[in-house]
Amino acid sequence: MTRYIGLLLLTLFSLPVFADVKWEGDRQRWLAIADSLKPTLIKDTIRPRKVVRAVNDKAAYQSWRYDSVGNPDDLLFSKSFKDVKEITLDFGQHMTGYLTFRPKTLYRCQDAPVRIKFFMAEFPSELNTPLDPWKGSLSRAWMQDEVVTITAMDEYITIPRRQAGRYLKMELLGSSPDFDFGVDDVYFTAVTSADKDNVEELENLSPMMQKINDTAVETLKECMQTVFEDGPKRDHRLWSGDLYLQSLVNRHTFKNFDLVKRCIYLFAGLADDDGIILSNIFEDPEPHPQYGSLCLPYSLLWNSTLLEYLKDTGDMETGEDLWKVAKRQMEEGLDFVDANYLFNPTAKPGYWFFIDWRDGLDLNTPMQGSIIFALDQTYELAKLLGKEKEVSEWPKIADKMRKASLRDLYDKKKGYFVSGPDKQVSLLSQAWMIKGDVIKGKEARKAIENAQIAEGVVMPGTPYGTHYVVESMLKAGMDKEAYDYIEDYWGGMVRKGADTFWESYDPDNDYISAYNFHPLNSSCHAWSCTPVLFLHKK
Ligand code: RAM
Repeated sequence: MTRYIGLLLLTLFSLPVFADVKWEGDRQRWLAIADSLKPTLIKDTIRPRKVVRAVNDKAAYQSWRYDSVGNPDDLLFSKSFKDVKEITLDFGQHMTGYLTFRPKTLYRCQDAPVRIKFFMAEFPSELNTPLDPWKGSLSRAWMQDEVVTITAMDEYITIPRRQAGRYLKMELLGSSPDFDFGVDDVYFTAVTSADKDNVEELENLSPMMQKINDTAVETLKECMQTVFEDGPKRDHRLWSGDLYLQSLVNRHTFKNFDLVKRCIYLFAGLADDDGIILSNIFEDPEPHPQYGSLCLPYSLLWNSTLLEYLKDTGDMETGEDLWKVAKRQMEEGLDFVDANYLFNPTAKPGYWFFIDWRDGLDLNTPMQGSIIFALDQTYELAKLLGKEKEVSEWPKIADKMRKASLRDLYDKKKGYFVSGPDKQVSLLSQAWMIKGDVIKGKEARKAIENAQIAEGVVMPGTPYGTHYVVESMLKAGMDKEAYDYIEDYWGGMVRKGADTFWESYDPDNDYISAYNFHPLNSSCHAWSCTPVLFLHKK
């Protein structure tokens, strides 16, 4: 009988709710609020510090490192560029912004165009791995090699494309025999909406943890532009899952809550016709979503971002304004819960489920946790706004999902959760079950420990997934292990030369890439900035 009522309730909650989306009239107002919060960017001029030479070194990250060979004044600015021909400059730090240079006539006058290739890169192998024939699964045009044809000398030229990186390779592609020229200045105008003055220093950290914290803060700073971008080299856009983690770190660092509000409103104003928050948004020429990109865990995390924003700011007006959007996301999420209170990935067409980029990761159990967590969080949001009567069934559904998880996804003998038809063991299954409070305390600890030593355990392949694993370890009371993991994982990137934290990282495979070609990886990726959060909680 109880089961029958459960099924009935679930069916009611699963009814298509398209007709309920009544906020068409709000869209323009929401986008106007977002627009009014667009920040003015802070600018900084940075000049190259060194001239460097690439060294192929098997011990270096992705087999390439740079050695200093001198300074730009001696080796570039005072020379004929026809003699220099090719040079690599190191700016000494990761930068996001615009490159400017000045070609200068040295002998006679320009009688033909000059052509120079400017190739900006975040990490050494990006400049030293042949790009063509192109193997990447995303566009070749993400690579930052720009050919400039110069028709007028002795004036500053700025490359219009916004770029991100630390190293710049300049290569002469064409010049005239009848005149000579040099490049007597190169600088970068770095931009960010992050105000470093708001960042409070952490005390009593070990030198490595301090370095990890600083690198993470730098990573977030670089990604804070007119929205919270995922990565300033690639993809230059606002993703909901990334925003959730960025907003949590922003709380402890730059405290730019207006930027969080702007991003929350952009997502709401650009939800699809059924009211679903799309996974990502572009700003230019006008804000628009990636149409049709329905990523359930990311729509649900938008609710968490809203909840955390309300906790940070007490801005209940925004909460009131957007409650119906949050409710709609949760209703959609419940459509993916079957009669047995388990996640069903095929419940609706057109969706993808992102938990981590690790190849072969089974998503069933992590997604079960993601929906339970969203139920808890959205209910908390409802309570904060005095709306809990509207959704009084949600805590019951969450509990039924917890019971179903223990019944069908938990291997009692082994003491860990498994996922999918092949009963895959992954750390991310444990992490999301713990995030959804399916198990707690000692049992949670055991699940992580047992999974860690299970044969063939699937590890996360990105700092995004690793974030949730560390968070679950802390929740399970494994403080020492969690901080050791941070030191080992994020510290591993520092030891391999990171100025900012990377999109993908596997301590055992420097060439890991979600796009079939490691130079395409973003090496300043916002979702990797979360050690700050854990270090603040310490
Ligand atoms: C990539 C980006 C982004 C992430 C999505 C799922 O394209 O790295 O950060 O959120 O994947």
